[in-house]
Amino acid sequence: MARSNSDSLKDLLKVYFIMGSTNCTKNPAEVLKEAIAGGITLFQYREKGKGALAGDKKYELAKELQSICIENHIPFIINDDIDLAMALNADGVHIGQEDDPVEMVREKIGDKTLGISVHTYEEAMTSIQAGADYFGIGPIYPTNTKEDVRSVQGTYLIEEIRKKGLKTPIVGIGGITAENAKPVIKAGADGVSVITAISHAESISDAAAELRKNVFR
Ligand code: TZP
Ligand code: MG
Repeated sequence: MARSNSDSLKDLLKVYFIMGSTNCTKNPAEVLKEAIAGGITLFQYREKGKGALAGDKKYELAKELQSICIENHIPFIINDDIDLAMALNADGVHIGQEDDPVEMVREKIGDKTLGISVHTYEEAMTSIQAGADYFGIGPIYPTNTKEDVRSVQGTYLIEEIRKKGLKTPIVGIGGITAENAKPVIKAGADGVSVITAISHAESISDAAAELRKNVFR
């Protein structure tokens, strides 16, 4: 998947599932397969936190998850690890403000999709000029999943970006579930990214399907 135009990217971002081994209570490959069966539209491999895999183990899991995505025509994005994304020829990367500068990452990845987490309108503007394709905005709701998480922002920034006329694709993140996803879309996001609402669900496919139902209008 080369860098897609903004409208097709908006469709792909709708039900955006993120996970790594530390987010799963069972085999990550199984978790991903069930999430795909439930209707996720994009997957991000994010290997973080206590006990996170590194080196060959991280590479092997990334490769396995990527092959599941390829078989099912689901775009495969990697969090932070640009070298891994290049080694695997992933569809894209997602970075935060603390990671390498957006221009530098854009230069390295060529026409792969580039997502960036933004927390202010100014960061959004700078990121767009530097070559970002979409924004991750959050935490929308309280979450325990990310260790260095910022304070809860609600949907304020999504609304501000849309009011100011910026059309860039946006996903909300942080504490999102099937029950609270609709206001995120109503605020102007194109999709929702979730970790635990899917990875910790009793039925992963049902959780993904329920989220999908509430995001697609
Ligand atoms: N960035 C902001 S909140 C968050 C990330 C990676 C964690 C989202 O996890 P969950 O389980 O969907 O709240
Ligand atoms: Mg990061």
